[in-house]
Amino acid sequence: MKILSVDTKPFDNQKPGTGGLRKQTSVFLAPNFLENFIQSAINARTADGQMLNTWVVGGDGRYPGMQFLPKIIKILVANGVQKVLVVGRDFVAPTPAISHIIRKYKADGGFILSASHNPAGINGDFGVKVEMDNGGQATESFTNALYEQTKVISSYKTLDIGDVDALELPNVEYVNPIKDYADLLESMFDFDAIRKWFADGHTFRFDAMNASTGAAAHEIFVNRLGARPEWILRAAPKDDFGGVHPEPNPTYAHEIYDFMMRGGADFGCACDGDGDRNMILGNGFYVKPSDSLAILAKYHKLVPYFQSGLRGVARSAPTSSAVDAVAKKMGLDVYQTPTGWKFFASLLDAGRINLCGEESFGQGADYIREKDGIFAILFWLNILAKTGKTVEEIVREMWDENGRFFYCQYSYEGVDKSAADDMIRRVSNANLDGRKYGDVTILRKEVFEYTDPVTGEFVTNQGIQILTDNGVRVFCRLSGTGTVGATVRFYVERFESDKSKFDVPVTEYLQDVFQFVDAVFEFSKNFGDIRPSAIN
Ligand code: VG1
Ligand code: CO
Repeated sequence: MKILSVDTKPFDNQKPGTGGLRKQTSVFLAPNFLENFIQSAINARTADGQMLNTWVVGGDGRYPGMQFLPKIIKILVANGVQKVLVVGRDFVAPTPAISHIIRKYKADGGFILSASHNPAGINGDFGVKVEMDNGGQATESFTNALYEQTKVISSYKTLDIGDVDALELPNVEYVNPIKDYADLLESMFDFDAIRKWFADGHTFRFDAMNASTGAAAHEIFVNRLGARPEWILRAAPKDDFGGVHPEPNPTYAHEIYDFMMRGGADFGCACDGDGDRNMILGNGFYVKPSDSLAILAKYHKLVPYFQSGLRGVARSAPTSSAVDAVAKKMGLDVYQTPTGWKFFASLLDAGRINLCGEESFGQGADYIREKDGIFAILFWLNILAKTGKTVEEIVREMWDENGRFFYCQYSYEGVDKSAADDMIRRVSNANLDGRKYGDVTILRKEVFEYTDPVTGEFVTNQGIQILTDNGVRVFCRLSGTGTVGATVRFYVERFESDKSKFDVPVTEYLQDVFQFVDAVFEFSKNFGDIRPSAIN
């Protein structure tokens, strides 16, 4: 087999964001765009002379992943990779299952072809998550090294064989991710108890949103736990997700949300495009992801995998403090990291934490290095089965014991980028401590920065945090996963101990906080009176 060296020129827009490199599909289809990025990742990975033996390639099934697969195989083999493990013949798998394959087969790393919760198809987005040998996303320092490579790349290696032949190379092995993944999760949770919960007549719905989780959900919930097949909705994967925006929140997964709010089943849930996020719904009841994390921590003892206890927990800084209250009672350390799962990996590797989560509908633990939607759903089913309580009872008890952290995340997607950058810069640099807005005084405003307690890696500009004298915490940052313009995210929380107020609707309860945020950030002054595109 002849190895070819193909000349290329750098692209100036290949810096990975919060979760890998994410672009409009049309951008990825430009000649050499994919090839440059893949070769740059290999260059960064082998810069110290280390050879790559085994490499995993998987994806959430979106277009044009299948077309890209042979091109990636050829580049990997031309660069000396001995074995390419392709996850599934049909090449559709949830991100957590792929993370598990990397770990199980002791691979040197992997590529996950996914833009996660972003819409797919020719008019949607595509992405590549670069995974390390721990099955977790590229660290901040590796990401920077990769980016440097993309700026100077002048050629990439490939093989002079056709795409069809590449798929049949002797170096290529196909692994079935569903069985491995289902076995792993079955070993962690009390499947007997959950089977009984289903057998007792409880009803369930899972929305796979035409994306990557349908097959795994069918294997786990139907085959192994006894749920009815028709309870798995939109299970067949489509390469454009059928036009669905596969983000499991009340805005984009409104079908199952509305169904559950009408009291459609005892338990409802959904995953995002690549299966690492989840939404939890009870009968007529929506669970905020931050509360969900706190509840998993509270009930961890009911789960066989956590029998020996939690060592510590972590949440991203914009996530609500509900988990802190629960963890404090258990005497556990709580780490606050920047947004993005990559910041949890070192804490998980070092054994400082074994449970973590983000407000953006993601929780996970130390058995892999990605968040995992079906993990969180099984955790909830395990809790319901062992306690005999409803979702709503579980959440209300947590509020009664710890108080309620009223919390809201709202995003403005696709706004003008330079105006958004200006806003962040202005508020970052402004001296706001002690400043009054109506009756509210800002106690402290800080630009969130983080030193990884394990690796010593330092990052700054991870968002703006504001604390006020009336117990409000505001966080603001720009998304690192959007592909058009900028996405501004605001996160607000306020603690309430008065039980009589627990039923006030969140947006009503936080109304004056939204006004305060607008005054500080001068949002409507600069962007006009626009509505947030998602409120969670
Ligand atoms: C968003 C979320 C973040 C999450 C990231 C990747 O990032 O806020 O919590 O880790 O998506 O999730 P951003 O930069 O857009 O706020 V996934 O499911 O897209 O891999
Ligand atoms: Co995702």
